[in-house]
Amino acid sequence: MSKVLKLIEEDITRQRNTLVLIPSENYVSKNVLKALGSVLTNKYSEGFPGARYYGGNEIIDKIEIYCQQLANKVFKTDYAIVQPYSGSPANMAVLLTLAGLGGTVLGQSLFAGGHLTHGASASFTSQMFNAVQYGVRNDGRIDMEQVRSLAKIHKPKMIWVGTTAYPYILDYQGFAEIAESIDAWLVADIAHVAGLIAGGVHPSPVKYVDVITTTTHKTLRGPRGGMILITKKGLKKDPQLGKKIEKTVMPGLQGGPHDHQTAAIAVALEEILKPSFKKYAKQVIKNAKVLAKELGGISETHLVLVDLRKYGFGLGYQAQYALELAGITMNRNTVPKEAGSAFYPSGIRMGSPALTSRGMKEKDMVRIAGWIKQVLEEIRRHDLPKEQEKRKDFMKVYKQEMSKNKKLKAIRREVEKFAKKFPVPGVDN
Ligand code: DSN
Repeated sequence: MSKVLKLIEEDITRQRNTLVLIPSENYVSKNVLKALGSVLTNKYSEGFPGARYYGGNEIIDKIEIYCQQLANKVFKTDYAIVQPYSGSPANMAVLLTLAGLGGTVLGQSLFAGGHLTHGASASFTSQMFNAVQYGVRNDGRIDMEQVRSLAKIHKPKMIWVGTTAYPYILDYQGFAEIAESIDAWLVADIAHVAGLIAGGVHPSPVKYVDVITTTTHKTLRGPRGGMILITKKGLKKDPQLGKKIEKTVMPGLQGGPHDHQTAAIAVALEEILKPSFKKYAKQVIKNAKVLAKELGGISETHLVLVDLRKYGFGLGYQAQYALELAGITMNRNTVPKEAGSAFYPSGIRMGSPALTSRGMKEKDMVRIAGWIKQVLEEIRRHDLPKEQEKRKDFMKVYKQEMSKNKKLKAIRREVEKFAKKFPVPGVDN
């Protein structure tokens, strides 16, 4: 047997025995896996349906057109581009088309819950564009007054509205008023909440924005991939907008589309149109609310951000590590107005989409939050050294110490016993 196939088996066991609280992860169905692992990966299809640079695309055209139709049906948009390899390339195509190289773009800071591609200093989007960043107020919500004033001063060509670590509903209408007042394009990056919008449990930006970008593998429960959707509003402003962005995707940024990925996105979109998906989306919200309540946070979406400053200084990394030892995966994250860095932040980010896909309900969230609280007690007093040069050695010693922690081992046994009771979609059902 191939070494890789054996390692995949090992990861199936890991997925079965652990609890995934990473809010951007999920489980796909057997049919999504089937399409993703299909012979469509053998094909080259540079171009778009009806205008390919290679022969043999008769069936691929049907699949891509079907995928576009499904995307427009699910999100009530008017033009769909389903070829971007993932979210970051989708965002790059939109930036290059709407702002142009060097153009000014206003986006939410990574430290305030925005995305890397919305202009973070470590991202190409701050090197290739003039990135201006807005943040959040002390209460953690977006500072709309700051957005308004930055828009007025810098006159961006494009404004991002969309987040990766933000537990609140966004004021799409407020953003639209600001964008309209300076004649800027407004783009919603709905990667995190796309499934909630599709399931009708979260407001849709479609009326307010010109363009929507999304990944397809988070709450949408599809394969890894990206989509760009153009709204009526966007097409009214420029009837050629879809064609222009399409051209930036291919040949501008990409070569041949991943046809197996397109097919798997179409399968996921078919599943989203079934009534069972609405039920799923509702349960995601209910579960996140329980997690937030139990852990002292707030959630209006699928996501909960927990500020660990009440347990000590710079505990995000330590918490992520200890939780992983206990069989609970989530990721460390900065929290608004904190002094730490993205590598050594003060918070953890979690969410309910993956657990909900395994069939867990509110009472299960209470139990899981109980384990999380016990783990967090174990990391109290393991504050990060204030001196940067001491941090690496500190983490080395911390990891050795934690790997021997009996309490974490005991929780892991309970977690495994519990997790195994819930089937892993795509594998067990
Ligand atoms: N990495 C994704 C997330 O976890 O939110 C965003 O791209």
